[in-house]
Amino acid sequence: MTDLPLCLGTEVARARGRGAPIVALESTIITHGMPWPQNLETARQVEDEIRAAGAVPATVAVMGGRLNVGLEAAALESLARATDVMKLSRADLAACLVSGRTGATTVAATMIAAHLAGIAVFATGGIGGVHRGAEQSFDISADLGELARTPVTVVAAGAKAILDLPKTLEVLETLGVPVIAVGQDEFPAFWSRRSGLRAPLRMDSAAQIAAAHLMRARLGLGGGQLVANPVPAEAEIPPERIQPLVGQALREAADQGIAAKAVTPFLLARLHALTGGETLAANIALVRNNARLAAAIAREIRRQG
Ligand code: PSU
Ligand code: MN
Repeated sequence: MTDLPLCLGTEVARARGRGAPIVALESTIITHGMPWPQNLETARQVEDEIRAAGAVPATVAVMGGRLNVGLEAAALESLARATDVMKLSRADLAACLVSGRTGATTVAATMIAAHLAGIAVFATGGIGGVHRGAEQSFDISADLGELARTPVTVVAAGAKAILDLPKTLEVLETLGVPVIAVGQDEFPAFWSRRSGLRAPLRMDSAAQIAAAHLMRARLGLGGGQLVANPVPAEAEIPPERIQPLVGQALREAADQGIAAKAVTPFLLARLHALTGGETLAANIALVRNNARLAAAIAREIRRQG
């Protein structure tokens, strides 16, 4: 890859060579979103879902001064076991690469890597967004700005329910990011299928989502699409049950002075503990479900493009 510090995994390089559909995957969910060993098990299962659905997975992480797109099995395991890993967004990607440290990519940084590698579709759990109390803290995830500028279709189960969802939707609208609920009118809320908020757009097939992705490129619009795919019904946690616990986790975060990048990992870990692992199980189910849909979209982009 000329002078880019980009390193494609073997499977990804081969897929690129034959024009096969590829789905990018983030790694912050592995290092900061889930505990060991479920993080590694899930990362492997998500990759296998993508293969079973006829596409090639490309997990993204910074290791050894390279932006890796597609990790070999040993690299995936060492990342999942690692403890001193940077959480990378647009702001820290270059600094991590030149420092030689290991870094896990958030939604924002994974979109950048995917686009550099010519990958159109990316699957994750939930995007970052506007945090509750953002009118005081100004805590708004860089994921939103990235969706506005980098042309990658991101499949998520909505925005994490620890966030202020109405404000997150408002900012996405301001930034011109299409927010597409899949198979329902309501915007899903990560662990729950319902949020009480209507999604701006609805689509019912991978083919339609792929067509919209290609149309945006033809129009030269730039920026990505947020595909909000509800958690499977059998794995969902109803909002009535999760919301009081979110409130408790938020109070604990405030009491302990948790700020900036530490907020999201803290809240996810606390909710995993407060629900006795129920949010972790839902998180695993939804990310696997998103991987399957992302693979179908990637195949449709290839077929229609
Ligand atoms: N989805 C998950 N677990 C996670 C994340 C998403 O199921 O840990 C990560 C993503 O990498 C996302 C990041 O980009 O949380 C958002 O962090 P922040 O709110 O600090 O921008
Ligand atoms: Mn933040």
